[in-house]
Amino acid sequence: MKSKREFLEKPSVNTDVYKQDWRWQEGDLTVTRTMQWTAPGCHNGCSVLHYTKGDELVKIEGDPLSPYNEGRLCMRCLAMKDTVNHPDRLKWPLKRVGERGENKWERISWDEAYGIIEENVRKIWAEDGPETIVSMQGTGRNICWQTPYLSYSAFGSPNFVLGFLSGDACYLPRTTMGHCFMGDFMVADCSQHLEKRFDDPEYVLPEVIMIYGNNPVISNGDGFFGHWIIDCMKRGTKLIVVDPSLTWLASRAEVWLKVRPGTDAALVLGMLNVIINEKLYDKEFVEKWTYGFDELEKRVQEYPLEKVEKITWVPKDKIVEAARLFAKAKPGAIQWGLAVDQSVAGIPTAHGLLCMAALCGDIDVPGGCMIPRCAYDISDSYGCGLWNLSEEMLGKMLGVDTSPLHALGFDPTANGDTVLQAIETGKPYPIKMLFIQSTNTFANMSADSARVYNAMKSVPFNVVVDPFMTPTAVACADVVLPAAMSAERNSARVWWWPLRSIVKVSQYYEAKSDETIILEIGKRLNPDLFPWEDDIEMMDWWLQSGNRFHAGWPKKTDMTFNELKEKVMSWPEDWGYKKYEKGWLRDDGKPGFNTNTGKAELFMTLFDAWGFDPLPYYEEPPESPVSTPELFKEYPLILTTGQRTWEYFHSEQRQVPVLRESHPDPLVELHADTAASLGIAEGEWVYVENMRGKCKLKVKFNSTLDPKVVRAEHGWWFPEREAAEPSLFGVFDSNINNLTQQGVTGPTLYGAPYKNQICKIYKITPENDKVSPSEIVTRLGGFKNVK
Ligand SMILES: Nc1nc2c(c(=O)[nH]1)N[C@H]1C(S)=C(S)[C@@H](COP(=O)(O)OP(=O)(O)OC[C@H]3O[C@@H](n4cnc5c(=O)[nH]c(N)nc54)[C@H](O)[C@@H]3O)O[C@H]1N2
Ligand SMILES: Nc1nc2c(c(=O)[nH]1)N[C@H]1C(S)=C(S)[C@@H](COP(=O)(O)OP(=O)(O)OC[C@H]3O[C@@H](n4cnc5c(=O)[nH]c(N)nc54)[C@H](O)[C@@H]3O)O[C@H]1N2
Ligand SMILES: [Mo]
Repeated sequence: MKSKREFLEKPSVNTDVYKQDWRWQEGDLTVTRTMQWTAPGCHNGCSVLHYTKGDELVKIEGDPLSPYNEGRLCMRCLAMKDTVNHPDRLKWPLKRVGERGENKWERISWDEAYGIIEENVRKIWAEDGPETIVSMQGTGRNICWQTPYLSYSAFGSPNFVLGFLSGDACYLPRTTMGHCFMGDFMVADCSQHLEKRFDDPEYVLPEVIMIYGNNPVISNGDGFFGHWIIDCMKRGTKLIVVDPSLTWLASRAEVWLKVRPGTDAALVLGMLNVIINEKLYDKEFVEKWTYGFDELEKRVQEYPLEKVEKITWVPKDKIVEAARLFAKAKPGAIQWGLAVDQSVAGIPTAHGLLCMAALCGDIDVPGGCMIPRCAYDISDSYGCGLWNLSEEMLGKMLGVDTSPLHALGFDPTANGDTVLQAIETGKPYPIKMLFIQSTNTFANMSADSARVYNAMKSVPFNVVVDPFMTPTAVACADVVLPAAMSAERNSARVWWWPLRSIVKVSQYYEAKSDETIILEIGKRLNPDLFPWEDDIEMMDWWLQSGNRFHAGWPKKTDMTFNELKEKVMSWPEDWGYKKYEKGWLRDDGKPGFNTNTGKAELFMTLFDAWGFDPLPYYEEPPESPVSTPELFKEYPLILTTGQRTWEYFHSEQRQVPVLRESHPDPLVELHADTAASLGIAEGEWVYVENMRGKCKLKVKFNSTLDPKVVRAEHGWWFPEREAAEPSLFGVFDSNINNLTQQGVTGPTLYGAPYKNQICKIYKITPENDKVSPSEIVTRLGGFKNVK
């Protein structure tokens, strides 16, 4: 494949049409080359061409000259002009005038809105202390450092959380584990960090990629563009896929391991058992660069394959086949996803996979498990501004006394489960204010949605910042601020490399960017820490600041926002593999990994010191045929939830007609035999229920699932239904998180069982459908009163 540079030298893309400038004119349309990243939500950030007329976005195309996505876009991005110009968007700030839940609002000015926020914050500071203010955000929106900076530097509170995501069970188990294991993270190397991509002479194609609990073609999760896998497959890479369902990638894999949901830690230990006992590991790497091999060797003996087969339902010869294929591949890469995090054993599953990468000598070799860092080390991520808090205030961060990992982790945050308890019990201190910026919490993010709904409603003062009116805002906001969407903000994107610009090309009524909102609130509350004139000056500061939590590679940049805007994207000059040999990873500049021992720690010394198991281990899901056999008689199906869909990013986009037409209803997938045994037809609406609650979903057959396993979508609410309670946009009617558990996590507080619950499924009849689940939750005291 030609690199983009060569394309430009001998253009096979029509550069008369696709110019190389960052901006040009085509008739009455202005074309801007930039990047699309939130709002609406996305984990990725693809290069786009924005076509605007005046300040209205009229068309979007993938940028064919960008090595990142090479012109490809997902359907949500292609529909962007409909989302950005949607008439239901919030147009100006609103103040609640009725009771919470009544959906009665008054239009106010920005100045008035900031005034209300300032008044409440100052009162809370005086009466209760800054720590009683909690800021929350959703996943991977373009706000990762912004809300934390606001929390630590304007509110003065250490309590920044991912909106009640139980067990912080998205990404953080993997990143935190990577941090403890080797001081860094790992990502499958599909050449994405190289400007010349596959043409770079240093690059080697992965022989095998193991896709673990991840469906990147749909999800493009964690800054990883899923089609990079397909680009590798086209060049000859083989796949191993671990998934209870036959995904598109699994259907093209050499080996598909159809695992019982929630048992991945055992499966990984089974593969490690084969790799160690058959001596398939890279002896030189293990000796030179890892710590604790003997202890790990001993531990894997506790996981003989017969036992692992019984736990995971994966035949043992398949486990052997996968382990051998991966260990013998030179290089092998692991592309891991959310299912790793979403069990109580999320931490040891991530640990086991890191051990596998290290044992096989795949860490940071070309085409292996690359060690990435954010472009020019720009991101302090969730830690941005922590340095502005006193030691005393830091010590008040909720969750750190149980789990020191929360303060230290790759992404330090307070723990949502602990914040929830504080709201419910007032201990260790009450919570007085929620600043909710980019999460539609109980519609989607939290488990046990009814519990979280009640808790959030009970907090005295709440602010929501969102482009749309959401169930969360209607139920509990006192002030709602309209957020600008991606095409309306000046910002930049780092989730690894390259660094990319986000350029404002349009304006929707009075909406303001998250950066501007934060700056303007910050100026009122703590002007010394918000000295910037405008969002662009603030961006300059951020771009040039580098990461305060580690020294060394990669180097900072002195680029300004306006320079980046014209450059569009920027690659590292000092990129290289085997960084542990070069002294790039450790803060002291010596070779090795950034850990106590300087090695990749199969036996983790930090965990040992903190009293957590320092080796990978298996823990059964808290509710399962094995741990709760009696309950399983009543709820005889294993429920995994939240597999991503093409049309939606979590609870977003349900109001965009072209996407909703493609996916009108919330689905539960089950084996045709299971449906037949329950007398249920495809396309029929059913109740899915367990001990905590129930919801209504539409049946779709998926006979690649085990007959005892079902998969249900998450994030459903209905913008077309009545906003006021008891309906609340029907948010509890089809909410799979009526059934999930909040606050049941691994010992480190990381990892929660979103993807391994139990349930039963039954037909909807006039008798069992008299009251809607939304009414049960909002009016009748919840499912404990009415089933
Ligand atoms: N059962 C089950 N539940 C799950 C999951 C699962 O697999 N199963 N997945 C979980 C995971 S991994 C995650 S990360 C969470 C995600 O949960 P969240 O991140 O909370 O996702 P949403 O509910 O879509 O809320 C995002 C809200 O922010 C708004 N928004 C989008 N972009 C921006 C922006 O740039 N600025 C501002 N101010 N607002 C913005 C959107 O309009 C939307 O209302 O859900 C979790 N919930
Ligand atoms: N379109 C779209 N893209 C998204 C999102 C979105 O909502 N919509 N959300 C974003 C977010 S926040 C995240 S975290 C990522 C997540 O994206 P992914 O990491 O791809 O996660 P999922 O799609 O939840 O699940 C991936 C696969 O795990 C399988 N699975 C289910 N249970 C188990 C299990 O117990 N073990 C194993 N091994 N596999 C299991 C599912 O069948 C599914 O095919 O996607 C991001 N991208
Ligand atoms: Mo996530």
